[in-house]
Amino acid sequence: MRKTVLVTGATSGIGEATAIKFAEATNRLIITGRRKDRLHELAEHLVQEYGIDVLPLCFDVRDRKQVDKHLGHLPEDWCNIDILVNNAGLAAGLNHIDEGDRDDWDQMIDTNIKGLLYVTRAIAPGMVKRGSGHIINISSIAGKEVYENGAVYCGSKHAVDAISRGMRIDMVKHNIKVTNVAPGMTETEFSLVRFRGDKERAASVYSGVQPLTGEDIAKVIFYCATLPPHVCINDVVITPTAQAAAHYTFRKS
Ligand code: NDP
Ligand code: 8X3
Repeated sequence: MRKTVLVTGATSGIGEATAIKFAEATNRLIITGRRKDRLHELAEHLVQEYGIDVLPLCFDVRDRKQVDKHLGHLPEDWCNIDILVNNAGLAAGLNHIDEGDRDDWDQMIDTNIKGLLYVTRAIAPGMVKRGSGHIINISSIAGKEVYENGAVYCGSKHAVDAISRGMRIDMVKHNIKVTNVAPGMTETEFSLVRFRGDKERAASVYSGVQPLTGEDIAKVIFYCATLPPHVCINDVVITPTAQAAAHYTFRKS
């Protein structure tokens, strides 16, 4: 059956691949992100390629007012959201804690934790009212483990992991599923963003290893979202075969 699916951070990487995956199955999509051009290009592509209805909403998840403006007043035919994929997020920088950039910390915490909460707060009441829904939070292997130079990013993703568990308890009596998806190394724009556009440094993250792709994660998200109503995947960790832990990757030289 066709569902209405909201994917945050759909302008690249995992979010974009997830939007495409749900569009292939002719679901209706709300896609979000800050980069307006990309968002509208994707919306156009999805409409033309799959003949589905798409609502692109351009806003910053860190801005509570913008979140409420866009998601608190959805057009009537868009307000029954069946599946929320809380994907928008990022890592900024890679530093020891004593050298960390406080603007980076704010950006990660405000996006990965507070943005996810603001979006959820706008959408969950409708699911509660209807007594059904599925919230899929994109955490990370960094929400399961910590690594040198990653204290704040890992902290933000541990928070997502904990929030997913708490949400599941709060939502269980309302028949709402909550799934925490924790990807390992996935080649998207993630490293380019983390290293502020340094292409060489970003590429070095994936040297000698076949990383996951956004499409790999999208398939897992889609699988979790299409199980029978009585089945809920609580938590899933996905890594490339060559990655055994956050910082234990077998690289071919
Ligand atoms: P990308 O950089 O390719 O995509 C990130 C997406 O998040 C973009 O669409 C971006 O859109 C959006 N975004 C970032 N900040 C904001 C904001 N303030 N407001 C709205 N949207 C925002 O990276 P990935 O696809 O890899 O990342 C997606 C999620 O997956 C993130 O939560 C990330 O932490 C997580 N993840 C990634 C892994 C990886 O190795 N790549 C592994 C584990 C988890 P725009 O810039 O247009 O706003
Ligand atoms: C992204 C994966 O290992 O770079 O969440 O933190 S990692």
